[in-house]
Amino acid sequence: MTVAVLGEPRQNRRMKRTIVIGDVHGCLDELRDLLREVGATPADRLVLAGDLVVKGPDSRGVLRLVRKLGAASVLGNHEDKLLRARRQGKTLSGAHREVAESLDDDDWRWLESMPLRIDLPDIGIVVVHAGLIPGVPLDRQRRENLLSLRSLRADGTPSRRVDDGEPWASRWPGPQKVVFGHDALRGLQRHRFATGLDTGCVYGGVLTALVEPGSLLVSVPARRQWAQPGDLEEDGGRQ
Ligand SMILES: [Mn+2]
Repeated sequence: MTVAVLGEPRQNRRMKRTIVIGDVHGCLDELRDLLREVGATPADRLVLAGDLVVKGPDSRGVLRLVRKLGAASVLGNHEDKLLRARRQGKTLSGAHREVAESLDDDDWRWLESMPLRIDLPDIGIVVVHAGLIPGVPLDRQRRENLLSLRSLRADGTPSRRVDDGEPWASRWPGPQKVVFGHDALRGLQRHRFATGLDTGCVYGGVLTALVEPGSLLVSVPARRQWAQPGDLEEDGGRQ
């Protein structure tokens, strides 16, 4: 499993912050709005929760901006889908195909480098795209859950659906605090040891950042609704 460990942000007289941002899905203007709203500077450590691409208006623009800013991101299920198709020489359709055709070699290289988990040991946070199974050590977590988990059924088995059990994060026992995305239908989740940041920007909701220290949540509104929830099978919505 690929894991990245990020050191502390650069020392700076004014601030030393970590900014974690939820699912952007190609919403470039909103990402810029959010960075402005939190007053992001090069001194901040910038981490994204994956699914930077697909559904929204400018996936490639988002990839270029986060690269330019030196941000890190975990792999989301939509990046994974693009990468798998490319490796297997499979033909994509619809929005995924459009995005795949817009990417250049640098974009692909950056996608290839996205880890499944980012550890921020200095602030006791781990970032994953979707979810973790309580009681399973971090290094033993399954890739499919990291990319797609949303719920735990009463018997503890995992589900990618939002209407199929409790949010996994409500049962996460810590001690690491987990910051994740992927669950736009549930929206902002604030559990004792887990914070869900997918607030459905691409569906006309808001784009949300967690700023540490201080656990400050900052959101900016979508410029418009860019996609319908549940219009892709990966969404796991209430079909
Ligand atoms: Mn996702």
